[in-house]
Amino acid sequence: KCEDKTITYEAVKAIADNILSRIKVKPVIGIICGSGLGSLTEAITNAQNIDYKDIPGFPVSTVPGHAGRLVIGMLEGLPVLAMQGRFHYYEGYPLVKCSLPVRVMKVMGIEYLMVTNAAGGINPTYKVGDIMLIRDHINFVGFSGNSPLRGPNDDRLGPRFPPMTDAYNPALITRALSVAKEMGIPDVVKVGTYCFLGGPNYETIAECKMLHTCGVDAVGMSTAHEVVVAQHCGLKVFAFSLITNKSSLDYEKKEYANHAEVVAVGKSRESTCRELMCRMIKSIAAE
Ligand code: R1P
Ligand code: CYT
Repeated sequence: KCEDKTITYEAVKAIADNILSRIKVKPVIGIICGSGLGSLTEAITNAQNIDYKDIPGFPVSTVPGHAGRLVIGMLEGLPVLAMQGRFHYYEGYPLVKCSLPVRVMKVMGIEYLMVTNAAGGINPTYKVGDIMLIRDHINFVGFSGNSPLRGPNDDRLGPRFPPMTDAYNPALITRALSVAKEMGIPDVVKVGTYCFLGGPNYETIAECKMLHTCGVDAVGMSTAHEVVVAQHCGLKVFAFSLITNKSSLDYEKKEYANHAEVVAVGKSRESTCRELMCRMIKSIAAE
């Protein structure tokens, strides 16, 4: 069964070498663009694009709002590799394949991973368009033992039992809060807990009520498996969710989430998200 198949270090390295042989810079920052947030890459200069379908062994994107290509170039003085399109479990890929690009980034020599996503706001104080810096996650899909780390461990990629404490780099969160002040948007930027559900159906009202009780602030169908792999292989992670709708906690106030709206909110907030990302990269460049 494909779920149980391990992706070997050699396979990861072959993909990393293939990409490196085709690009002019050696990226130090990896970026994963969430639904509707593909235009985060527009600030990248001297950009080279590589379609996922042209990378042997790479999965391909199947979700609208995820273009399915790498954009490699310079951002705020640093070489970056951005994924316009990520892989979700509901697309049919096993988690190890969904998060394969993160391992490829590591083997390419990347040190930082910047992750974005579109998410439903569970925290009742959140508004559509808010940006939640992710401090921690609840990996609901992982509760059943479904992990991208399942199977034999290759120590070249990371330890068998990685801790998840500080998987979301606390110093980068602190810095992002300063950046939000500089940008004049401290009220828009929150800090919270993201919950990964398998999807592709949106969360039910009862699920939202439960997640709220469990301390979840935003809910989506991605990110946690990528961050588990990033922490396993030692990448420094900064992640944020764009709140694209308010998840209903009340049968009297029903909400009907839909992907067109998710992508539209992403589009309407693209310049703010891009500026936050650019300023974070600038601060890393200044380190
Ligand atoms: C649902 O509208 C889609 O938006 C989010 C959910 O995970 C789901 O894929 O996308 P990203 O997490 O990729 O931003
Ligand atoms: N859920 C949601 N993604 C989700 O999974 N409400 C918005 C975006």
